[in-house]
Amino acid sequence: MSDPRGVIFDLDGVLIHTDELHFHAWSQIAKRLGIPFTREDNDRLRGVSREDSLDIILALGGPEVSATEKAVLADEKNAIYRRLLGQLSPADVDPAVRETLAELRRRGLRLAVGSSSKNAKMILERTGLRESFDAVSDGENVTRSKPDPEVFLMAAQFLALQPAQCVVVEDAGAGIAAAHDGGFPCFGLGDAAQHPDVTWRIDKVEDVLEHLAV
Ligand code: B16
Ligand code: MG
Repeated sequence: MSDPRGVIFDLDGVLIHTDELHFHAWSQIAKRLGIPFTREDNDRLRGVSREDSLDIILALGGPEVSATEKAVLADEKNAIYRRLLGQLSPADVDPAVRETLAELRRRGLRLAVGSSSKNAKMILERTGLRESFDAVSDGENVTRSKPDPEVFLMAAQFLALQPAQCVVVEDAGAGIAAAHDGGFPCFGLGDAAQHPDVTWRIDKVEDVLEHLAV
């Protein structure tokens, strides 16, 4: 790719491993409902909104649940998750991630977060990552979650750039689909590396530096 001007980072599973905390929180809800829930099942929730995540879990064999009960369960999961987030600190961010963000900024790139999470700003504040970004687009400013491209389109807009001037870094198939649909080239990490619409497969966040040369 020639001359990107901005990089949009997914949060959970890319900048920080809150995916483990989502797993613990959802495990408690699934256990209460008598639904077997594995780490492989949890991988299907990457990048997916809280409400859609609950539907995926209930489809694993749960009881019939009304819309009101679903709202209560989603709130309970979020309360457990937020209690776990209370333990986060700057030490939970891989120094290589922090250094990658600093180096991209030294290279003159504008940086944004593009996350489905409604807790993204709290996570960024607690980990001291907020100041590494020019803009944050998250679950609070979208009406449609990944795989819809809205969260990345808003991030590009916040950076005053076009999608083709940005690259997205994602760990989730839903996020790769969102980036591709929105016209963004994208890096795929972890499970997302296998997605057919990935532009570049990478093993770790710092690998973006090789592809986004000065
Ligand atoms: P919340 P990302 C996503 O974050 C998570 O991967 C996904 O597991 C979660 O359900 C979603 O945020 C919503 O999170 O319940 O905190 O609003 O990967 O898009 O940064
Ligand atoms: Mg993610």
